[in-house]
Amino acid sequence: MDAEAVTNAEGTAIFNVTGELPGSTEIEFLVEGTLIRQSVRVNVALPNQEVATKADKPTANLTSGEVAKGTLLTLATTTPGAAIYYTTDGSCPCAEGGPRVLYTGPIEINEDVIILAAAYKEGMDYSDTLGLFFTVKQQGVTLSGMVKTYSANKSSTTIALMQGEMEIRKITIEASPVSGQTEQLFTIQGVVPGTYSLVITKPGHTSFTVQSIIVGNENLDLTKDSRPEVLLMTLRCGDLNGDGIIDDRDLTILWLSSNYYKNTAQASNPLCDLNGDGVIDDRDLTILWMANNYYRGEIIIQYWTL
Ligand SMILES: [Ca+2]
Ligand SMILES: [Ca+2]
Repeated sequence: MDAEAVTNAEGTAIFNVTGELPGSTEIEFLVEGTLIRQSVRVNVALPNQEVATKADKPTANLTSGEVAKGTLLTLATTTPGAAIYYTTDGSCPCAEGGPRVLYTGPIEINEDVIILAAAYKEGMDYSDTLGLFFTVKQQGVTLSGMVKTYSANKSSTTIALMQGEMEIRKITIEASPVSGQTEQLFTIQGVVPGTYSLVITKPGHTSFTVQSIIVGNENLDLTKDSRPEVLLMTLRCGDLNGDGIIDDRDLTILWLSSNYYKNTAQASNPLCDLNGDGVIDDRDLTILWMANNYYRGEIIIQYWTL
């Protein structure tokens, strides 16, 4: 389609073109006898039809909520030829050069995620942003148990869930605010079926290991076990040098004049405050000297015994 106009005294040329069909097109201008050439994009709309100035907001096959791990998210836009960009860090999918990703196919959801998606077509603005929030359904079961330790300079307890040499999970229990020996419940969620070891460690204590724990499809609560050493996993206390045995070498450390009868702020080794009351004295010595601690060491028990 061609149209011509002659510039008036002010240098303005006015012309009319008639669009036959709705859609987007380019109009090219040229000034005869010069090299001046320019083009502009125009949108042609039917009467009563609004001109689309931005791409249509993307649609998805899923709504926000809980999904199984590995669920596929499919995005689409009804704007022909538009690209979809998305982000997983909460940033705008409209930010060029940002962490956005061009959507090329279904997105696999394997962890809790926020997805922001927008469609874009050259010559149009970015669409409204589609926001989706997914949480992945927890797989596996809960393993719980009870540990008994001394406050030992307010140290925390570490519980590692192992498969052979491989650490599957590690949780920490903060020291009880009260001094002395306390019982603390722990839970490890999302444990998939298998055979595990539980390794419990705490500064000032020797380690406690439960081997061959068989986890199936039901939650396993070790506090319901019939064996006292399993239902309450009690760590031995007094291993000040951390060599795995409580003996005269630990006693020597506790008895050092730089430790004994000092408060923890002054002591050269504040861990000597085994009961966690802030002072190193005969109460800590009594713990180290207990028959169940002195000249004893790490505890390893078999959960599953044939
Ligand atoms: Ca020791
Ligand atoms: Ca103490």
